Amino acid sequence: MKLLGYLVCCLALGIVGSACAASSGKTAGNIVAMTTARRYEPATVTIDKGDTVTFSNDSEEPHSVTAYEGRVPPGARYFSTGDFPSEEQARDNVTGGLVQKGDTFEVTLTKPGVYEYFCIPHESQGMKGQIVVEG
Ligand SMILES: [Cu+2]
Repeated sequence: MKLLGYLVCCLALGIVGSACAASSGKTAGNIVAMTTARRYEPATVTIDKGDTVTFSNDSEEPHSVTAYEGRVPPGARYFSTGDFPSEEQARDNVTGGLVQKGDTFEVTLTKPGVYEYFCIPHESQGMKGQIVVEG
């Protein structure tokens, strides 16, 4: 039964053949919480290319998930809540990119590399994170 449990775990995470999530450094389910402490938790997630990260606003106030335009891999598609095509437009339309309490935002990344992002309202308070996409 122990072996079965291990297999089910790995199958569920789609990483058969490698170690389970707990030991590989991967985040189970690729979920990042936006917390009442105005942080992304965990601040760094590592995923495989083509995987989706789900941001969940677990706090009482709205937040954004806004990529730094110059800090995504070369050729990668820019992403932000509100689906703005650039960081400048996201900053110019803060309310249009807010994720409300209890809501989620998903981003699927296909280009390997490091993506750095921030929350527009709380950037100055250090609400920042990064996604590492492995090839
Ligand atoms: Cu925020």
